[in-house]
Amino acid sequence: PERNNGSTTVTINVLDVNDNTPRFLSNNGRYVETVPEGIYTVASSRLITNVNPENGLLTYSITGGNTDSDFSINNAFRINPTSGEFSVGNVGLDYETQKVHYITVAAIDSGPTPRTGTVLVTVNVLDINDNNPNFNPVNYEVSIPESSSITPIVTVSAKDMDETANVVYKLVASTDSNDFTIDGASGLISSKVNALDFETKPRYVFRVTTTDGENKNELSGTATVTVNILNLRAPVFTSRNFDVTINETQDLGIVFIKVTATDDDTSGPFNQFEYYIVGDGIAPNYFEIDINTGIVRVRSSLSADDGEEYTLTARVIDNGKPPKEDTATIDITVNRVQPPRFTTPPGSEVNVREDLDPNTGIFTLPVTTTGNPVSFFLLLF
Ligand SMILES: [Ca+2]
Ligand SMILES: [Ca+2]
Ligand SMILES: [Ca+2]
Ligand SMILES: [Ca+2]
Repeated sequence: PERNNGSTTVTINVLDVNDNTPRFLSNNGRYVETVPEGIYTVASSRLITNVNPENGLLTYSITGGNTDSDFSINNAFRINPTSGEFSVGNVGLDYETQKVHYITVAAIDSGPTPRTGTVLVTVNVLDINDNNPNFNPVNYEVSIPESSSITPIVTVSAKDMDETANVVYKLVASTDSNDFTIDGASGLISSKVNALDFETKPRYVFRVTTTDGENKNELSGTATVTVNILNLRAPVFTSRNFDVTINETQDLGIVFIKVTATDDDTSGPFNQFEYYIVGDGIAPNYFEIDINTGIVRVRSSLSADDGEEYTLTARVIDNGKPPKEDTATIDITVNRVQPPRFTTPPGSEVNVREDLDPNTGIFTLPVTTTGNPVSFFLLLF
């Protein structure tokens, strides 16, 4: 058989197929980082390294998770596209806003058909003491009666957003705060024994602070407490209604009724009060009340009017700030003067014995009057 020898050259062009996806150098496909809150520089960043640079340069990018849960912190992290250096962004982290971030980092190779590898970076944020123990509210104002015993006044409250906070309340030392104590844990402020005496001091203003119990970088907040010792009780008339009857001829300036009130406050000026007449109609034209005693008098002759009933509204007001008060009515009935009238019928006859001694009474003539003195005269015909 004829042998034919020949040769051919077969050139096999091996196309470089990009069949290796960049893989991150991590234990099980993820990174876990722990970073304190606040702003950190690149020096505190971590480098994410790829293990398979086969297809040339890699380009890194963040593809997920780079906003916080309510989008108040966008781009919390950044990555250097060429070095893969992963770091906290300019905004920094805030433990109180978001405690854990889940970031997806991608690496894209430079193959003809680029392949992308991804990795999940879990960033746990560490709490630091960056919040003051702030009072809410920052002003407390209470009004209390005076008291000689220990009296709870008000509970102040501060909030510290830090997880490590241990809020402790303290009074800022001053003349005013010296009459009070505070429970460091609860914020309850109480008066000391014999502290709340209006005559000594009707109003206290003092400050309260908190500390957050941190050894380093201790932060504090301040509130103001105002304590007013106040008028608690109104004066009260001893009756809702006072009734009195007087004669038209009642002399001016003579006492005909005295109204009274009491005030159960334990000290002046809150238990001191004054009387006034504030109504009704024309009645105050004829009557007046003594501001201190409640004595009522006629101030203008009742003969100028023909009223038979007058109603006054009396008012009692204490010296508190603000004052408290009460009212009562005084009903005054006026007896108008009537001519005296004999009740014995005219033309009545009387039999008289002839032997009566001189100056012996014979009969009595009854007369109705309005209470005024009556004089009798014999008219001889
Ligand atoms: Ca914070
Ligand atoms: Ca914090
Ligand atoms: Ca704090
Ligand atoms: Ca009072």
